[in-house]
Amino acid sequence: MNAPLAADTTPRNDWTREEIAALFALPFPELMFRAMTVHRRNFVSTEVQISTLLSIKTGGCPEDCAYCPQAAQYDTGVKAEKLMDVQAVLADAAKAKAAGASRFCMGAAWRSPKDKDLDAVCAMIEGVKAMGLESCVTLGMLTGPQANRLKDAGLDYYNHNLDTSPEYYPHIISTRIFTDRLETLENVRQAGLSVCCGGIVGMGESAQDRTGMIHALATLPSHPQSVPINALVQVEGTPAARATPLDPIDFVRTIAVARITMPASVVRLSAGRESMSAETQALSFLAGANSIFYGEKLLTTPNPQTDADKALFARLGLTSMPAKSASTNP
Ligand code: SAM
Ligand code: DTB
Ligand code: SF4
Repeated sequence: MNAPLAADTTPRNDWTREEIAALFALPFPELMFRAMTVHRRNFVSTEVQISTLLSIKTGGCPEDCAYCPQAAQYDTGVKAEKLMDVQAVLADAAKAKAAGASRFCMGAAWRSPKDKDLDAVCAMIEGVKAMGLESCVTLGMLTGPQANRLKDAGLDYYNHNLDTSPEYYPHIISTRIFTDRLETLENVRQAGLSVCCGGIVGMGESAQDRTGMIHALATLPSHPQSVPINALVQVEGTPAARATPLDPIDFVRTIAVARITMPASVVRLSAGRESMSAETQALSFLAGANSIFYGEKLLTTPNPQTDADKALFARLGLTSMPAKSASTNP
């Protein structure tokens, strides 16, 4: 495929699977050149948005996501805890800001939040915003009124991943269906929140499934403002941990195709960096990744040490993206 590059920067929602499969099949140098061109036309190519994650409600989740250490039914050593106290969350947010994060993301191991849980979550969002940080939460499935409540509390982003292709979804999760995810995303968009939505690779899915996942993301009614691409963190006790790890070049290809198909979105090199070489991460940044999770823990699993990330940024000449250009929130 050798279509002209000129059209590559205008966001399109009419990508076909064939077009996306053809991008994945490009010779690696050609794919990278296209991704780098699109990246430069939309962003400062050396700037990376920095988010820090905190698990505000850990473990004991009733869902059966095959990748997740927090699902109650897998024996992973993660202990179920109750929702954290608001002040403790805000103390962690202050530390994240001092360390250089521009966004604070709070995750809860819920299928969906109860209305009474949202009182505390709204207080957390208000506190995080008052510190001058962007806020993001991921709480599971949301109703329209719940999304509106979060918006009223000042929330910037809601994270809700499609995770994989519609076809592979039932092999990974049986306690909800793909269209449940689409419904929550619609509620989030209707509330005027920015959407953070991506997926996981390395779960034993096929190349066609990676095409299907990017296709599902790039043909949403509007592109998610933030697109996390997670490399599976293999956690013993979860069914997905038995999968053969993905070839790092195929991981980089997934980032590049996300960059080309969703040109104005911030693409996050998300979970999985702890077991990734500096070279794979560098290729991911070249392919157009321009966000990371920074801080020594993701939700329950390790992330690179902050000193190691500082050293990597210095080696690559990368700097952190100022909060304003990272946010497309109205
Ligand atoms: N319970 C909510 C939900 O599922 O939407 C929010 C929290 S859940 C842990 C957020 C996301 O973390 C999942 O959608 C999945 O993409 C990602 N995730 C969970 N376990 C992972 C793993 N082992 N490796 C990579 N990503 C993972
Ligand atoms: C996302 O796409 N990845 C993050 C965040 N959104 C919530 C979560 C990664 C979790 C990795 C496994 C863990 O630490 O429990
Ligand atoms: Fe629960 Fe979310 Fe983990 Fe699925 S990914 S088991 S919904 S915490």
